[in-house]
Amino acid sequence: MTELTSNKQATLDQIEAATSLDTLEEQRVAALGKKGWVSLALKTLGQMNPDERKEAAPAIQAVRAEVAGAIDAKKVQLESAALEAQLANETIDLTLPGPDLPQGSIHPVSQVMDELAEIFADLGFAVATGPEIEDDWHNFTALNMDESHPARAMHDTFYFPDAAADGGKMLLRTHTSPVQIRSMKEQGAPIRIIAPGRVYRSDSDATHTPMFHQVEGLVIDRDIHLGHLKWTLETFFKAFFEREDITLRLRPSYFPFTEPSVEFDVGYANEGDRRVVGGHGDDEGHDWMELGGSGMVNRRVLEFAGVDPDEYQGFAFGLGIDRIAMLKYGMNDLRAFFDGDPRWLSHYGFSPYDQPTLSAGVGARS
Ligand code: FA5
Repeated sequence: MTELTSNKQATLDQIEAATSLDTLEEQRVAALGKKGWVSLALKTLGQMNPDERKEAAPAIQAVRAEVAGAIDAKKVQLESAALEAQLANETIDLTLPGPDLPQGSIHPVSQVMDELAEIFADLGFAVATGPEIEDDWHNFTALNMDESHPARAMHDTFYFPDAAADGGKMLLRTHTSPVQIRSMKEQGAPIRIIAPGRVYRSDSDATHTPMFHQVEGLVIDRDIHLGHLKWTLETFFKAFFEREDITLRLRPSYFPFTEPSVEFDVGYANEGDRRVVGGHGDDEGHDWMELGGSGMVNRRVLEFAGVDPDEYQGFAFGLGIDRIAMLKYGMNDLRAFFDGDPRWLSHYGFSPYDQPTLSAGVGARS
């Protein structure tokens, strides 16, 4: 009996001193668990004679009830203390200033692509796409550049080490022109599409970057001629630069996939370190910037793409999106486009609310 009383007192003291639910559980197991001292005391009842048992049983049961009650009470106390601590920890000071809103911006190249799509949609062009990892056939052969064609060397191509399933070489497309082939093969003629996207060449200076953007244009129908090409380019540039006094210079050129071929430049003035479109490129303080290549689609290309060249003809053009963005928004080095400098992006980037529309002006900045 004395042992029972001293055990009880020690356990109650420990329960009282417990500071966590874990230590409280240890106390419970030590007293009331299967091998706990209270349970062992209860087992001794079986070896007692009836008189002893009559006296001992209520005493042990009373100790058991007291210990269990103390544990329950302490448990409630520890749980509510834990809840209080958590609530105290999680208070929010509503008087503190809010954090700065993270502000992203639309990259000028993305904005210009939206502007292009808006203008060309108005002229009846659909938007087509093609893969950036292209095969040699679509990028070169079907565009009338067979394996030995010298024009291939001008493209500074990034090739992949592994060949395609058919044994042909795989590469990062060097221009958007393979989308001409893919679109004609899929849709046939007549067709009127633009295909904006990324292209890759091993090239780098202020007006050349290893990854840049082009938009391809393709119009094939029964009676398309060079006059349609000139009108389309002029109409596009006037709408894009939002001014009438654009001077476009067309120069005879050579592309294996067009015949005749024409390169086009736009006149600009140097104003400080900005290039501003307008004026005649040969005037004092003015210059020309090459924006793209174009021409009437070569018969061979129509044949490769499964279009009958005796029935259909048309024009194609490919222009540098980054270059027209530079001219419109006054950046003077193309390489900064892809540095990811947040200062450049916040200066030249657009708000998502600046959706280009023809009615509000394609280049509207809010
Ligand atoms: C082509 O890529 C032809 N596929 C264009 C074409 C399409 C001609 C359809 C005829 C018919 P070119 O290599 O000249 O052509 O590139 C076209 C334009 O892309 C250039 O005028 C220039 O504006 C831009 N460009 C070329 N290389 C770079 C570069 N490294 N960085 C930025 N822009 C570039």
